[in-house]
Amino acid sequence: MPDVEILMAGAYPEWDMVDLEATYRVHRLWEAADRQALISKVGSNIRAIATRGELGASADLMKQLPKLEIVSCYGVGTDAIDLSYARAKGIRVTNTPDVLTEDVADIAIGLLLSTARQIPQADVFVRTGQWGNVPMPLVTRVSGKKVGIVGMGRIGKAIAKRTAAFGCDISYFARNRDQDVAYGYEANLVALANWADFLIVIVPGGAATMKIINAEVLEALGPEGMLINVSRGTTVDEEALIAALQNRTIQAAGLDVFLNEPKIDARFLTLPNVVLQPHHGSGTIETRKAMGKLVRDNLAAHFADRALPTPVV
Ligand code: 8YV
Repeated sequence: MPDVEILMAGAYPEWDMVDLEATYRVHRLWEAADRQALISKVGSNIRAIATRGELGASADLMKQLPKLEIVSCYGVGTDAIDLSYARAKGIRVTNTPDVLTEDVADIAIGLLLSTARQIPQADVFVRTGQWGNVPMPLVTRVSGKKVGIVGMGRIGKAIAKRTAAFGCDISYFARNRDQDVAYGYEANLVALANWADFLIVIVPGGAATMKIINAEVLEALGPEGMLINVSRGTTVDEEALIAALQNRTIQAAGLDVFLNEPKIDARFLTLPNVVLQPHHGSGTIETRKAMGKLVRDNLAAHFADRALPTPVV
């Protein structure tokens, strides 16, 4: 169907680009010197947007595409897509759940171990010849500690399973208790932070979770506590987090997500007690291949009038 025109909000790996460009007439928004000029030129022909979790699709963009039928998102989080606009206009929206669950849970554990055991700092310690000259500072144990999980969806459950294997005591915060899990439920986020040694955030982004990790939660987590965020930058009050890290009112943080990615707040780069990741929770070859396939399968199903494999709207 090379006559079907689609707008891509950002790049996908080469293997997806090759396939998409063989199937559709692809317009690369991220490469346009003047994005608005490209939208004005081709907007009236666009029937699908292929986007990524962090790029989404705003109502402002969708309004300029009168023939838009579907937004297919490479990512599980659809918080950057204006779902109410899509719903109101009958525009379908799909995402890539399940295929990335295990990898995002893995990176949460990687960040937890890296932050508590100071693995990146220890690597620098060896590389810079400090080993043997000064003692490596002692670090914090992970096994057997109290882990508070903020969000008990698919990825939250996968994180819980992993921390259970470390002999950790697990409790979670969510809007409602999940009858399928036996972990402790805490309806008060400040109380969970107060109890936990480590707080791991994996709630969806969006208005409902905006800055739920605020100064009060961080204060409750306390000077020995550590924060791990693999959700969205929006869930954390970054001013409060940077102040807490600078003043050591929490001990450390491990972060995969930020506000204004990739131009994150420069103060993070100067803090010794934070481990940084470039929003790479789903960034394995295996998962990215599965995500790309799911985006393409959703588009193909839509244009063949078949049921969408993973619909959101
Ligand atoms: C990104 C994500 O979409 O699944 C999500 O919600 O945030 C990620 O998987 C990924 O970085 C692709 O851009």
